Amino acid sequence: QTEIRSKLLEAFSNAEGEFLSGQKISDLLGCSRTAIWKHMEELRKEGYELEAVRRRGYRIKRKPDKVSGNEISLGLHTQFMGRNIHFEEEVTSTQKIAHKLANAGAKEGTIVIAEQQIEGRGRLARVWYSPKYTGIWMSMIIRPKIPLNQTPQLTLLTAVAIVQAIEKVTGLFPDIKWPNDILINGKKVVGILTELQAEADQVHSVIIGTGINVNQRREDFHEDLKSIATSIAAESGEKCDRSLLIQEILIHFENLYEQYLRSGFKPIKLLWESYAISLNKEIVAKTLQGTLKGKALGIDDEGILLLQTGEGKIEKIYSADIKI
Ligand code: BT5
Repeated sequence: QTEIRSKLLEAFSNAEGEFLSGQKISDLLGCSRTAIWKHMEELRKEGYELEAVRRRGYRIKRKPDKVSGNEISLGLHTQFMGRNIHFEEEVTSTQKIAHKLANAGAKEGTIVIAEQQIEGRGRLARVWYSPKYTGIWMSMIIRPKIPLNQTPQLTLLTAVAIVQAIEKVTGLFPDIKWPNDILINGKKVVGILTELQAEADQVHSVIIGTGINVNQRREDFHEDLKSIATSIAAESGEKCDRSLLIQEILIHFENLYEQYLRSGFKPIKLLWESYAISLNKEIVAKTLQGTLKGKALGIDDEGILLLQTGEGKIEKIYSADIKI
């Protein structure tokens, strides 16, 4: 497969933007002309934009926009976020690498980015689909001096930073669903996974994983995700420059994080509430302990969700899957 792929890409590269006839391609690959579309589809999935014209053949209109360390660094206006970039084409999970780097003493603001994850994960070891060239699969390492029980606030802070960045770059208006989802038109476009390296009373590092669907087309999503997931491009109708979006996320995150360390969670909480969709609505919260129904009153000063049950009792929810 990879051999065919590189042959094909080489041929297109030699053609320098001109059309390659179907006959030429089938000779080159040693496949039938009707089998060509399969290989084209492979390329398309990797982010190549292809044009097929009757009688003339095929050509590459646009190469996938790749995200490399260089492209992110160029024009990045942060003090520390993203000043160290660990970039790889393919990884198991950027979280895994970030944990290792954090253990080895990586500086605050170090980020790990990959074009593809083959074992991308969500909460509770759920799968996070992370196909090549279409998303932002990134883990950020920070080292805040805060008590353990305040670390869930960082998930909320990250959500605000990402929403602000998406608004700035695309003009879309995403919503936040407590605790770790960002939705556009009711479908999930971002998932956040916050993990800790800590002792009983001390945080060594916080590793914040962000999975952002950017340039997938609707039909690229797995059957089981089609009804619940979307991408920025699918919603806006336009391809989005991932490097630019990453830069905006890093700068927004840095600003909010510094404000948070200076002034605490209050200002972040206000912003968060302005983007949240689940507040004052009837929700169902599935927790590991069981399922609760009631009205989402809001979050408390720690970032914990307050839910008022039918009997009027107020329950604190630390972690859950929420249905609205
Ligand atoms: C999350 O978990 O939403 C956290 C996802 C964090 C992913 C990032 S990518 C960079 C870093 N490296 C990693 O390995 N992970 C982080 P959770 O709330 O548990 O949601 C998981 C659920 O979302 C799955 O069970 C699916 O239903 C759905 N899902 C999986 N892949 C998706 C995708 N690409 N887009 C939207 N929904 C998806």
